[in-house]
Amino acid sequence: MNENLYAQFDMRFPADASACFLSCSDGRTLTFDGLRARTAQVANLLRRLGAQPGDRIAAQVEKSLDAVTLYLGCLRAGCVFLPLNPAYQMGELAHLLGDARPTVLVTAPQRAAMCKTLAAETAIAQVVEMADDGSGEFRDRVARESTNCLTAERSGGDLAAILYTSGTTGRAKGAMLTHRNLAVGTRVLHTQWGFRPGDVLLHILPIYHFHGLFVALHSALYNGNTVLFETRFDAAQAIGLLAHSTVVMGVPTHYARMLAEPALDAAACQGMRLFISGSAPLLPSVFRAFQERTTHTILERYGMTEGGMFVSNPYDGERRCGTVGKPLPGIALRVADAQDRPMPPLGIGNIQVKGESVFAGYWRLPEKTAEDHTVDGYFRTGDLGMLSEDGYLTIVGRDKDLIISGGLNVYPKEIEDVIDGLPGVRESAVVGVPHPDFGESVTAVVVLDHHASPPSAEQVALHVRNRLAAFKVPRQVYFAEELPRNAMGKVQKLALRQQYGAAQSA
Ligand code: MCA
Ligand code: AMP
Repeated sequence: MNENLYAQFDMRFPADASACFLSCSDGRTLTFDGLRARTAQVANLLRRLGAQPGDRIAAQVEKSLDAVTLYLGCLRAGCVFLPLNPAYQMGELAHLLGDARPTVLVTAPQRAAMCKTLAAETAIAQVVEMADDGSGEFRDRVARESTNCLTAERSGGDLAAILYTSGTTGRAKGAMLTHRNLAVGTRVLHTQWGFRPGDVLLHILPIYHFHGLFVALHSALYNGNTVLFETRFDAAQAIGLLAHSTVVMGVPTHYARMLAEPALDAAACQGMRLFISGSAPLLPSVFRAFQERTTHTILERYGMTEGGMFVSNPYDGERRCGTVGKPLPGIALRVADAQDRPMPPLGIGNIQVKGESVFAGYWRLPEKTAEDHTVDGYFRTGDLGMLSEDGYLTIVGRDKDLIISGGLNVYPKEIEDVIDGLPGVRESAVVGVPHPDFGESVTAVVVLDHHASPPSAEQVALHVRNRLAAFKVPRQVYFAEELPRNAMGKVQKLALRQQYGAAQSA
């Protein structure tokens, strides 16, 4: 059997393939028949561009119907999809492209010149342009290809995608995901979250991350249902679409923003059967307010780019506030001590997971892969958790220096390295402090040296903005005489979070 993930979806498309698959907020639609034809054309184009099975196809494109067909066409060609956040700047891209060495890079016209320079430096053979609405060179070239193609034979262990995820060292690393990893994860969620005929998924997430690209889209593809595809998130617009939807997946910021709209009430959610939240902690206040306003109980789940969903509150059964539920079928999970020994219930330790959906390791980083796995094969998530007596997991913190802002991960080291490169800066520390909209917001504490013209807070922020994606730019910059350090000389980030979190809420 062909274990190509696309082939597994295709088998499950509705018998009447003239049914709508994507209904995009820009007015365009795509049936399942159309999806088959378009993804064949994309696969044929990729082959024409020289891509062989196993080659990487990088895409730094906006959310659009064409971007979805690019992903699925890439699978059909047997290639490995490499989605990139459109907010990434040249320095960030240079590292990712240099590491992944894709054969084809699909990018927006406004970034084409920069990408062609990078392509020349990193030996990328082909750069193709796709405009923000999906139009332009890519669509034109795809249209000239045949609508028939054979989906490439893949085994379960072959790579389907590489998703880059930043790290505590400040350098992003590529999580390798196989066709089997993604298929297993999809099947489990299909059953656990009760997908059924007639479901309509309201899709409000970006599609360069696991959450929007895989958890959300795969659920719909495997279930053969319609997706209402919002290219940008607008809370009022999303609430209007709930009447035509049955399932929504979002990050806590989506729920907080919907709650800020008076139109959100039980009547607006009448046809809905499931609201799912993840990627960042859902505040109990948001969980409860949503329940009161809509009568719906948000289902919170927990996962990571390195394998998708590990733990979920139940579809039938108690969705316990402040917890992420129980390990999903097929996931062995333990809360472990420093020696990787399982701890008894209520003990706080590192969350470790093992299972067929858990990733195949970091691209070209065997040592890092080994370091992040225990001798008995568990992956160390870097999250701290506690299991209740009856098996519900609470995420109590992180053992990694990570900020999650609006569901997007920001690694302080990457920003500190950039700030420290600014003349007049002796050192800096970046922390996340509580934020009503984004959950946490990026805050920099800067120590100046005795430079003749020290930078202002605005100059520090601008320096970062010119080099890194906008969501990584510190929203607040404070100056300090020195950074608090422990006896080992390590910066005490907790003290900074407390001090500057209090300063902002004052
Ligand atoms: C946008 N901005 C942000 C963020 N998003 N700043 C900080 N944190 C953010 N998350 C900035 C932009 O750079 C811009 O700044 C300004 O806000 C407005 O940009 P806009 O695009 O209009 O933002 P938005 O539409 O309001 O976006 C907020 C958002 C978005 C909808 C919450 O961030 C989002 O879609 N987050 C979800 C991310 C996600 O899918 N995470 C899953 C990864 P300026 O004006 O200064 O230029 S985790 C995962 O995949 C695992 C498996 C899991 O568990 O799910
Ligand atoms: P990423 O590396 O972008 O996939 O983000 C994964 C990280 O998001 C996890 O390691 C957790 O720290 C965090 N995360 C995901 N879901 C939740 C959740 N429901 N509650 C708290 N943190 C979460």
